[in-house]
Amino acid sequence: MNKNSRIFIAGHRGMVGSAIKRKLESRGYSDLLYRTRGELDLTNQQSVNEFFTSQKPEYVFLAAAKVGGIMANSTYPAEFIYENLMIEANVIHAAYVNGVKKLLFLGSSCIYPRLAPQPLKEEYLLTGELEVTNEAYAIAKIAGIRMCKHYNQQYGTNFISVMPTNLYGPNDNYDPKTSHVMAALIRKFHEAKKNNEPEVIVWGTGSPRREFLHVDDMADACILLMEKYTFSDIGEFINIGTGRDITIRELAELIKNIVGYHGKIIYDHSKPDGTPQKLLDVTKLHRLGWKASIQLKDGIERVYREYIQ
Ligand code: GFB
Repeated sequence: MNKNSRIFIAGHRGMVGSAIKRKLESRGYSDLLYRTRGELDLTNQQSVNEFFTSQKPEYVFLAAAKVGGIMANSTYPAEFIYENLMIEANVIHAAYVNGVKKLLFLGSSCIYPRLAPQPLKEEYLLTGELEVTNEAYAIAKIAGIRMCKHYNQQYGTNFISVMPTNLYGPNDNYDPKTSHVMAALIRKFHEAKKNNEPEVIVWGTGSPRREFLHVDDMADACILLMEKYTFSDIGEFINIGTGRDITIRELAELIKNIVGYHGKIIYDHSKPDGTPQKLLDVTKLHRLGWKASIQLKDGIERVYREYIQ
């Protein structure tokens, strides 16, 4: 991939796609292609085929997906499996038919079995039962990973997949019902402080462990992989994370301090905890010489400043 390559960012308005777009632009990539959902419906095969045939992208970042937190995933499983399977099937197949040089597909750490040993090594894929709260999303993401692998096998394409850990950063979704934990808690603590509320409700027991990566780090790793590594270098897929996790209780305390809220935290045990722990093994990534550079506290402070603005 060079500075004049024609690069399609699918999902450029989402958290990951917009971070990739910002970083590519700041590095001088000049021929970026992107379309809003209104302009190009990626679940529509004909529209996707017409777009690829007319625009002929050389490189594709497939960051478009239906995403959401634990509640959105468990409430709308049909939408999660349908939309994600359609987007993947349409874009990956059109990339093959139109001779795309390289495609990077974004998976998720929820593809791993719920009770897999920690940290999660790439080879644990499909070795056990999935977590029920996000099974539909995980199945769709596993299908995308395997689709890339099988197209490489049969057609000699160069489609790579990355498995990010839980991400946070600019352009996150702050809707209390559908957001992930980071955005949800930033909003809850901020509003509680503003309205002088005596307590903040945090879902579940507070004991699940999660690993958080700032999306600018994620975009940096994705661009490096696109620039330098092929399917044969990295294998079927590669984890992208920090290699460190914290409990939801620790996260809540951290956000509470950053926001400057002085009330109480109440844990609502009627809400699901989800997977007990999701910590990625990042040995493979570190071997390529890449490490996350944004510390969690700094990253949350940055995001909180952006949120207030
Ligand atoms: O981020 P989150 O929604 O998704 O929740 P997952 C992480 C943990 O935070 C769970 C707890 O244990 C939640 O119960 N939590 C506490 C909260 N308070 C809140 C709150 O106000 N909102 C939310 N959302 N959570 C998702 C998957 O799993 O991770 C997706 O559903 C995707 O498929 C994503 O893979 C990265 O980490 O449990």
